[in-house]
Amino acid sequence: MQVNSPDVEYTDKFIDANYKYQTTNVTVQNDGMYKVTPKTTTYQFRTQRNVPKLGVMLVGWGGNNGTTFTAALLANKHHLTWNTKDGPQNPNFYGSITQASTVYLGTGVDGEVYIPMKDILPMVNPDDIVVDGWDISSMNMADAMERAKVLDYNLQVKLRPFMEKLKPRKSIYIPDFIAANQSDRADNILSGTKWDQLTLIRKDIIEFKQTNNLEKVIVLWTANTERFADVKEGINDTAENLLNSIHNEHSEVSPSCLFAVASILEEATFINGSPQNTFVPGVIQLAEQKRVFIGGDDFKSGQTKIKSVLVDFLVSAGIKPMSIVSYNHLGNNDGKNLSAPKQFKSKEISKSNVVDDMVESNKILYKDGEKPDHCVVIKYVPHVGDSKRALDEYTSEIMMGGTNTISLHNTCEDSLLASPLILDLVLIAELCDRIHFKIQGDAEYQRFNAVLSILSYLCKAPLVPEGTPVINALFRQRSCIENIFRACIGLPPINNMFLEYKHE
Ligand code: NAI
Ligand code: DG6
Repeated sequence: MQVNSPDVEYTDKFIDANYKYQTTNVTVQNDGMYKVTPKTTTYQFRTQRNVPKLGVMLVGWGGNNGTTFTAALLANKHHLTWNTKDGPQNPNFYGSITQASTVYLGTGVDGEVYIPMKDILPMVNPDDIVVDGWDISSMNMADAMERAKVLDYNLQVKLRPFMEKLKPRKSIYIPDFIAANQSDRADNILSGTKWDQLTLIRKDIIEFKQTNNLEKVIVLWTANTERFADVKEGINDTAENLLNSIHNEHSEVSPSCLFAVASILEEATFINGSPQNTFVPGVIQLAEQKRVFIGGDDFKSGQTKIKSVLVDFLVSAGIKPMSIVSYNHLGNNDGKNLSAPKQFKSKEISKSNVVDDMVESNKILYKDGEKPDHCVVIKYVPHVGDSKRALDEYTSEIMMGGTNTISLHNTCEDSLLASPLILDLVLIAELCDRIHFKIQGDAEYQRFNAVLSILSYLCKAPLVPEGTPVINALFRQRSCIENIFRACIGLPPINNMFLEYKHE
């Protein structure tokens, strides 16, 4: 695909595009009138065309997501097919927006033209990703895949020769941060002080990069949900204080925080797939200082994705959600860990704040500070394994005091929804590292802010740079990705107006 425009130039190294970014400034005058001023800013985008050799290191590699993600990469790469009771099955990346979704490109003679999202800009091919990682459990990846009980047995048999060679590296285990019920799998742990362990994780990243001749490494936390760490002045509020606290063995420095710091110091993008507050202010400041990307928090896989569509629909339809009750039960190790109150609390917070922007957008329905009741329940039921049940009830007020109740029941393998998100997170984060832009006339190109908010679509509790609006509505988040990619090739945002078809 190549764009034919005087504003776009393809060289061996780069795609250069001029792009008119249109925004609207609004001020409120003394008489309450809105003064609205359209503004156009010309940007120059420069995207590096060569994709690097990419390595991904997963923290929690031996867990359900870690094993399923690795298995999916290997099955796709080696074209493994397997038999199920319904017949032969081929591998795919369903659930990944980059690999299995398309984007509208424009209109051709036969109507609308859609292309795979992965073809808009040069992206790393998943077949070329080298995977490694850490786990507090020493089980090799074949046995860990069996323990996870996610994939069909026949696929597991085909994957075993590839997976059994892979063994997680020793990790940082601080029992205070995850549920006590996890202690029986913690047989692969680093010793030494927090600073020693940080240094060892940094060495792992360096060794992985060198051994595999990698140009870039991304580290992603898909380990157990931790409790929230206390954010305290002098402890983790600045980069300097945080590094001192690691030196001083402070109890509020969590394993995920140590991994984030190690990654940032090794210039490896760090993504948090779990809900805890890994990104304390000191981590964010360190990432900004070192200009290393961070992104998170908490994969947005099923129930929350639906929530961020449904509430957007209701509120934008002028219907007023009054109560949202979300119930889950699941029987995998994630569910076991979340059965402990402090770890559940982290997940409850992340699952509860996902409708705020939609509610706040409609002052006709909601007065200042008013919110729907929002209740989140998670129960551990071992028998159902990775097959999570999610039940939701949305009760809304409709015209003339009427009531509209929507009830949903969703059953699916949790890790088969989360693993494609891991792929998208690393591929999009990697691509962002090759995009530079400047306002026309500026001398220097710049990178995206270290806090990579473009990943919001994939996260329940999007981390955004300070002062940036948090967008939870799913299709707004998706159009952010699509339209930024289009900007990189000099195409206007998708406006869905189709004026060309509205003439007489
Ligand atoms: P899991 O419990 O199967 O895997 C977590 C792995 O992390 C385990 O193998 C455990 O031994 C390991 N671990 C724990 N602490 C560690 C540490 N400090 N260092 C290295 N390894 C450590 O859980 P699963 O299902 O893979 O989920 C992983 C995380 O992703 C959880 O926090 C979960 O809440 C989050 N998540 C999962 C979603 C899903 O749909 N599966 C969606 C959203 C978030
Ligand atoms: C129980 O809620 C387990 C959790 O890890 C969730 O499965 C996970 O956070 C996915 O949540 P959601 O709301 O995106 O389906």
